Formats: sequence, C-alpha cells, structure tokens
Amino acid sequence: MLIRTGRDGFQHPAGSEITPQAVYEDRRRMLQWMATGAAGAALASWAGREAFAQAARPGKLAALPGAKSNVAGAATMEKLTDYKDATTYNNFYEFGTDKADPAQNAHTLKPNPWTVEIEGLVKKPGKYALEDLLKLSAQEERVYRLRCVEGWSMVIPWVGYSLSNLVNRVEPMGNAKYIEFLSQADPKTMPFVGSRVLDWPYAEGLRMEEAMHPLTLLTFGMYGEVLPNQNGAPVRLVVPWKYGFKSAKSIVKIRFVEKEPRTAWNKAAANEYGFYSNVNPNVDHPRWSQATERRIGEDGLFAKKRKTLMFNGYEAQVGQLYAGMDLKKNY
Ligand SMILES: Nc1nc2c(c(=O)[nH]1)N[C@H]1C(S)=C(S)[C@@H](COP(=O)(O)O)O[C@H]1N2
Ligand SMILES: [Mo]
Repeated sequence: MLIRTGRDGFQHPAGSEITPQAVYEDRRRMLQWMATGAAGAALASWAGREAFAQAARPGKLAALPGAKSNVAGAATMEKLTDYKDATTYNNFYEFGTDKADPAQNAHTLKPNPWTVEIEGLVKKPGKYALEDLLKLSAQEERVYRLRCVEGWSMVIPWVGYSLSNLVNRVEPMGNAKYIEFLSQADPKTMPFVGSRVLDWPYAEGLRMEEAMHPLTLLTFGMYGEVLPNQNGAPVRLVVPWKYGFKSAKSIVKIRFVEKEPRTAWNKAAANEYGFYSNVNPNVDHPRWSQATERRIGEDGLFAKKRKTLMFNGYEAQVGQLYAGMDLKKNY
C-alpha cells in the first residue's frame, strides 16, 4: 500500500519494515537525482520503488534484507512476479527437467554449511565460507528480469551484491580472462545429477569484463529472504542481460581461467547455446523465435506476449561490452 506524503509527492510504503532513516535516505537521494536532471533514470527508480513497496516479505525463509538499489533498466518499471510463481516454475535440472520438479524435489539440497572454492588464476585462492561471502559487501535489493531462453520471463527483487566485489577481493592475475562457475553436483541430494541431459556439474562462464560489470549480481536472496533451494540456494549468479541459463545456481566453485570455458548447455547443444547468450530478439534460437516473451503469472487467454528487448532492457548499460562484436555469430 502506498501513501502520498509531502509536497514533492514522494511515496513510501505504509506500515513499514523500512526504517525512518532508510526512508529519509531514499527521499534525499530521489531529490538529488531529480536535481541532476536525470529524468529517465529518476522515473525508472520511482516506478521501481513502487514495485519494491508492494513486495511484502513472503515470510517463508530467513530474512535477508538489502538496501534498495536503483538500477535503471526495463524491469524496474514492471510489476514483480508473485513469489509463488517465482518459486514453483523453475529450471534446475539437478532436480528434474519439469518446471514443477525443483519446488518438489529441492528440499534435499543442503545450503548450510556451504563453501565456495575460488581457484585458478588468482592471488588469493581458497575456500570461502558462505558466512564470509555474505559479509564481504553490503547486500542490495535489485529488481531484475530473468528471461529464459525458452521464452518466458519473471521480474524478481534479488538480494546480493556485484560480483566485482568478490573478484577484486581475490585479486585475479593479468592472464585471467574468463571466470568459470560450477554448481554443486551431489548425486545423493540431487536426484537428476547423473542423468544424461547435461554434463555435471552444471557449468557456466563469463568473460572478465562481464563478470566485473556492476549489474552482474552474486545473489544470496530474493524478496527480502534467503534463496529458496529451488532458486539456487545458497548462492547463485544473476546476469540480467543474458538468458537465464547463464545464471548458475548453487555455486560451489569459481575458477579464474585464461581460455573461454565450456558451458553445460554449450556442451549439450553447441549450435543452440553459445557462450555469450545475450538476450537478443533479433537472433532466433534455431528452433524458435526470441522476439517475444511470456511473463510468468500473466498466461491467461488474453495475456499479450511482450516484446523482448535487446540485452533484456539493459543495452544502455552493457552494450559497450560488445562493441564491434558480431552478435549473430557470438550468440
Ligand atoms: N545449476 C543450475 N543452474 C541453473 C539451471 C540449472 O538447471 N542448473 N537452470 C538455468 C536456467 S535455464 C534458468 S532459466 C534459471 C532459472 O532460474 P529460476 O528458477 O530462479 O527462475 O536458472 C539457471 N541456472
Ligand atoms: Mo532457462
């Protein structure tokens, strides 16, 4: 519920898990942006704020609050996906290939204790306990759209911090050009590890510049709480300008390498899933178009399909990373 206060019409949620200090901070920052004349950005964050305000904590898991982060981009203008939809319609092949499987089967995943091993071309390799990773930088809540290559999307308030905080901490060497992310692959707790759909562990990768981009979120929570198992507890990536499969879940290893790493989906079908996998409405998947998407929760008879945006709506922020690259070849 929103109430209107003050002559400037600034809105903040009624009731309030937000401290007066935070509200004050938000208001002050809002006025500052408006003063800088960044009208587009201010508008986007304004709308995003309403979305945030409407996101009541689901009250299912431990709280993981994050300072609201004003990330410009398509999703900040949109209504949040219902928690229920975001946690019952998932891709997490370690727990089955049906969208309903992860919610049903992932209770066996043990997100605590958890360690992430950092290895390869870094000065400070080692095993990092989840608690230490959580403390490494302040948590932020960022509304990002997740666009699956299968043609659906969601808008989720993720909680985490820019992966660059961690990368800087472990001090990559000059020849570290890529980062490889490996998910847990434990056949005892993950019933479909061993199935032949994919090579296990689930593997993904980013070029160093992509990994260092502030939008790339090392994610520990959503909707103000820790991640549900089916969404990749206790730590996953969210790379909002790429198809969802780049956002590896339940990460146990982060490896700094010199050469472009192979990825799970690239190994499974190289002609369908390239390394970059930037959301691109102009490059079809070999078996279907990528021009439109269906928003989960809006799939009624009259729900319109939405036009997919270049880089999932983050072109202004990330387009430069691919300057001069042929995006049809580097799909
Ligand atoms: N380890 C692992 N990570 C994964 C997947 C997977 O099967 N295993 N699926 C990917 C795909 S295809 C998508 S669309 C997103 C889905 O994230 P969500 O369930 O939180 O919406 O997770 C990605 N990360
Ligand atoms: Mo996906």
